[in-house]
Amino acid sequence: MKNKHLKISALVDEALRGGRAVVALESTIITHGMPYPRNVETALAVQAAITERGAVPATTAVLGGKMRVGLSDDEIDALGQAGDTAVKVSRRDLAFTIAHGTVGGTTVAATMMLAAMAGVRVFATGGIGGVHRGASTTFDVSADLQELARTEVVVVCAGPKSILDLGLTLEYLETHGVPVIGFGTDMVPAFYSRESDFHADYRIDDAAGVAAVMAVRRDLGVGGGMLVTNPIPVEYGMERSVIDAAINTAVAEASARNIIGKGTSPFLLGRIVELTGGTSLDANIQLVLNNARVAADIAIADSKGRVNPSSSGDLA
Ligand code: PSU
Ligand code: MN
Repeated sequence: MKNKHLKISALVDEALRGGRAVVALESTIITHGMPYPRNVETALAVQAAITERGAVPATTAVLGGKMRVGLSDDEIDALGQAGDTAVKVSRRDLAFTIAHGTVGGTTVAATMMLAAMAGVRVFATGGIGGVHRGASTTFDVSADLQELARTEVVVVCAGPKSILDLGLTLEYLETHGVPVIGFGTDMVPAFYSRESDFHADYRIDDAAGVAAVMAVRRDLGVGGGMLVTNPIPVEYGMERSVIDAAINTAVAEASARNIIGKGTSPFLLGRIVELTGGTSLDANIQLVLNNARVAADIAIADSKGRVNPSSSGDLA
């Protein structure tokens, strides 16, 4: 059924019709995650990295009363300039931004929704939202986690950022049946650093391995998404003590200033960049590029697998 609220770019539409690899990209990272103009430069570089790898990038947003999958460079620039005057759109906000015609940057949750509606199966980002530290009293659990539980899209990230409670985030994902894959690693990476104290559920070393599991999950009708955690490249990884000190300061400030709800993640991300003198922003950009390349490889492997005819099962 045609979705009148969804507009897919000609390039992305053509790729989807041809069964070619497409990678979805979010836009809250553009509007609320990075300062202008680095946000726009990064978004364009991420798209280029996907194209170079042989897949088609599909950046998502809400613009002009439509959910958009695939944006022009000018539209990405406009989102970057809008910054936090744009609405940060999660599942809750989607219908309102469409109905009101407001500009919206899509979070991981909303991007998964748009990707699934368009038929895009793989999505690259930097960090997902999760269970925030102190969630036992604040109840601050990102809608991204619930979306991973219900929407069938593979999300490639660099692991939950340690502004979150990594242990509780992993428990939540386990409860909701979302597998956490370590891509070439046994441990779940923690965004700025390659390692954490937590084991991934499964280690997979190449894109074909991820695509193979995607195919079986489809056959079984398991539903829901998977989280592929891809460590930051060695040369850009940050010392855990350095980044943790900045994060602890930012979390304490957010609490003292009573910052709550959807403002929490943007506040923490901005303060961490300031407190690390921009080093964390450089690291952030590099890990997103790295995730885009891995997502492209997974989407390509998945598109190759799609020629397999499906039947009702093997004879015993
Ligand atoms: N974490 C990051 N960078 C980001 C975000 C999270 O390291 O840009 C953004 C993503 O768009 C994510 C959203 O989906 O923040 C989560 O926000 P919340 O915790 O309010 O659900
Ligand atoms: Mn939240």
